[in-house]
Amino acid sequence: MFENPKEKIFKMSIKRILCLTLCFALLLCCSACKNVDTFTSSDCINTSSIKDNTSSTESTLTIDKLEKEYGFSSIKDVKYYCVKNVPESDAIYTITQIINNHDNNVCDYTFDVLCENKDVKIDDKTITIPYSYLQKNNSIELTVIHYLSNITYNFTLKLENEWTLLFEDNFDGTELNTEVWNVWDEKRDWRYSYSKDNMLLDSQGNLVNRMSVLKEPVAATGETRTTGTITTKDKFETTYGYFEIRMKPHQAAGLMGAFWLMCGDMGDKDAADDGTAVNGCEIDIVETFYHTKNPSHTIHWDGYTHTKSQGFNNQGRDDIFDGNFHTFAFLWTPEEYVFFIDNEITARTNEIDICNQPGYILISSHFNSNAGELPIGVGEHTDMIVDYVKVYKNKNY
Ligand SMILES: [Ca+2]
Ligand SMILES: [Ca+2]
Repeated sequence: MFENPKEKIFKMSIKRILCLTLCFALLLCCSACKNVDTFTSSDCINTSSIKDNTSSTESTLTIDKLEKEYGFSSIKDVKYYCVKNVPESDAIYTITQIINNHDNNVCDYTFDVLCENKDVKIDDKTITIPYSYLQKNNSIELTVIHYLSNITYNFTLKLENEWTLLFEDNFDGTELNTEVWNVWDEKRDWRYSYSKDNMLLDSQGNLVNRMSVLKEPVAATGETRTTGTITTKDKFETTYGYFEIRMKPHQAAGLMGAFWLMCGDMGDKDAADDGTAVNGCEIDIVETFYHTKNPSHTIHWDGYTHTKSQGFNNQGRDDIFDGNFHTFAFLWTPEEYVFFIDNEITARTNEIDICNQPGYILISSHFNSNAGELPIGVGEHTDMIVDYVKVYKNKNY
């Protein structure tokens, strides 16, 4: 069929207009779609989900890598042990275990311990926290870092430093405070006797525990050798805590000076022979033997008929008998017994049952035939000089 050229041009024009319109509509449509897409992709949820997926992928790779190379990918817990945290002193803790995410104990030598507080000293896994910090804080923030993988873990170490001074005698004044001390007098022991005259205050802030060899025997006991003992029985008794004495020990053989506790049923005539110190014991915080230069620690239990004992000797401590003051202390917790000389740990044990009964304090000196030859002659004496006794209570026990 023949077409009129004008008609053909008209039809083409219509087609072009239709086509252009369609294209324009499509463009609008695309534009609209694009706008919708743009909105969707900028939506917070989608964006974050994309980021999450990305980081999760990276994290999975890292965990896989760490697991493969080191056998773990994170640290779950740090275990530590209180080596020493006693009143008015720096505290020492040590890291004992680092637990990874597989509950395995990680070899601790591959770790370093870090602390932001520059006053805190860290020597390998041992952490020394200054007393100035302990006075103001009950915990400290630390970090362990596995130095091969750089895995770190921040943790809070709880400080056991909540001490309260419970008992104190500085022996000031001229008279012994008999509101807290009982003084043994005219009391006989094995070939010697106790006299109140052998427990004196020197008016310079010290207690003098004198051992004497008299020219004439004491009328009441018939003994020429006298010594002194004071106790806080029925006046001050406590369970657990930190007990400290500062003193100059006797510098003479044939005798010993002592700072000790009598706890629970130990002193009873019918003390149970039950094989345990839980119900009572004698704790010799220190007994000073000059002839072996031994400031020893001993625990006795089950009364004095069936006594069981365990001692901790420190022979060769000439420094303790140098005529200067030294401190002797005992930490009694529900978990262990710890002995100190001059603020250093000299013995600790949890193998003896921990006594849970209150005890009272004794300060005394005793002639002892196993302690070497007594050097003091008739009319002579030897003194143990005590500066103070202090007892602290810990808030946690
Ligand atoms: Ca017992
Ligand atoms: Ca004093």
